[in-house]
Amino acid sequence: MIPMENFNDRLVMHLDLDAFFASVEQRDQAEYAGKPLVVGARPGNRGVVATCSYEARRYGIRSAMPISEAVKLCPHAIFVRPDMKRYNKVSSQVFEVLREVSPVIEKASIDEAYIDISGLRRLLGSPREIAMQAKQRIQQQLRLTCSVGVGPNRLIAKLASEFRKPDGCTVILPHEVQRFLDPMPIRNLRGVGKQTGKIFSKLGISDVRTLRQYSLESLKHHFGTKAGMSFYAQARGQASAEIRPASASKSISKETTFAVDQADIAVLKNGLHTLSSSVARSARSKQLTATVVVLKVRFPDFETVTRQQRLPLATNNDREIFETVWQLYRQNGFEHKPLRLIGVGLSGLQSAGESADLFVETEQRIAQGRLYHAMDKINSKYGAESIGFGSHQKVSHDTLTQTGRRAGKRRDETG
Ligand code: TTP
Ligand code: MG
Repeated sequence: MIPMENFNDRLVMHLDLDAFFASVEQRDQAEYAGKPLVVGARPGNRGVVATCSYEARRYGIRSAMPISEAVKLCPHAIFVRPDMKRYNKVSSQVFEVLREVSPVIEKASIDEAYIDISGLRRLLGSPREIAMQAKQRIQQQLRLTCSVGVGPNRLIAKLASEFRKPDGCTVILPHEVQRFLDPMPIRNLRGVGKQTGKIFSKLGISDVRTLRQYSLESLKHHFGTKAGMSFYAQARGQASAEIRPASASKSISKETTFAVDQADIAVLKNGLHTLSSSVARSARSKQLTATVVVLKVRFPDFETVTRQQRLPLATNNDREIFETVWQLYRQNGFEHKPLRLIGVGLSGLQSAGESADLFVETEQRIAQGRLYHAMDKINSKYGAESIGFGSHQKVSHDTLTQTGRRAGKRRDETG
């Protein structure tokens, strides 16, 4: 009998967007859709391909290839320069969507995440259903495809997501690991570079099945202790299943650009209040607290300055953040100066549950924390800013130019 999946198994999901930069370009420029598209250096210049659409990959174009070679392979491809600002923004949106699936997310790169799904099965269904949900959410909310892999650890999850691309979904349960790995080419393993690749071919090892016939001692002998141990473990599908969510975000920030430069202190105060609530809510949704609050302002001549304040206690509390930002605004002589943009940021982030500050938390802070939790629940159900604290009026929308849209809602954000 085939062993069935066990609810107590540790399961990791790895998700990677397909042809990320190129897909964003194809999504946003209708005329690029379905065509070979290369994002990277300008043809005729030195420099390389950052990535290319799957249509361009059919011609043999690949990331890191000199752009001149890409032109030779497919002269009629569309060549565009990267727009990192836009890709970073889409990347944050992807991670926001993924947080709807699980709070335990590790950002591995701009388009890649590890997610612990062990605890989600009773709630969301089988590993395949969870993986499909993540894919569907990204497809529906952001119109992008990704490939997802699920496995008992990081290595298997990553190999599984690479297994079928684009738009793939591969689930490898613990009893399937060896069967999945054995036929795999050695080059798919982590840490196989030019040098190690040469040793593998000299030894006649081209797949994992063959690698598995070598003892630990002999692998250490050929590759050195560290690499030898790593290849020995990888051949058996042994790897860490630990997800490190703290690295998911190093900072959180939101900003607002005004349609006309603003010097009105009431408008600026309300704007900073709204932005403070917004970053606070974002930190709470990621179960993070911050030890540093940042105020950013841009003057009409585009000069941009930031001022920051370290806090005695980590917080994700609207009022504490706003009070710090307001103090920074006043202390730094920004009052009465016309501003083009204001922003509020949080850094020095730490996991809310692990905060050492819990030991010095006062009754009042704990009560406030509960109140915010309740408010966030209402706001997430009925729309952001359904309720908040009474002291701030909402900034009238016609004074703001807002960037970023999701689910038909307008929102300010850069973070
Ligand atoms: P990848 O996930 O490696 O590549 P990809 O998303 O373009 O394609 P796929 O995952 O479907 O194979 O990298 C993510 C982005 O990082 C990619 O869109 C562009 C950028 N990148 C570079 O700029 N240079 C590189 O050499 C690589 C590999 C990626
Ligand atoms: Mg990718």
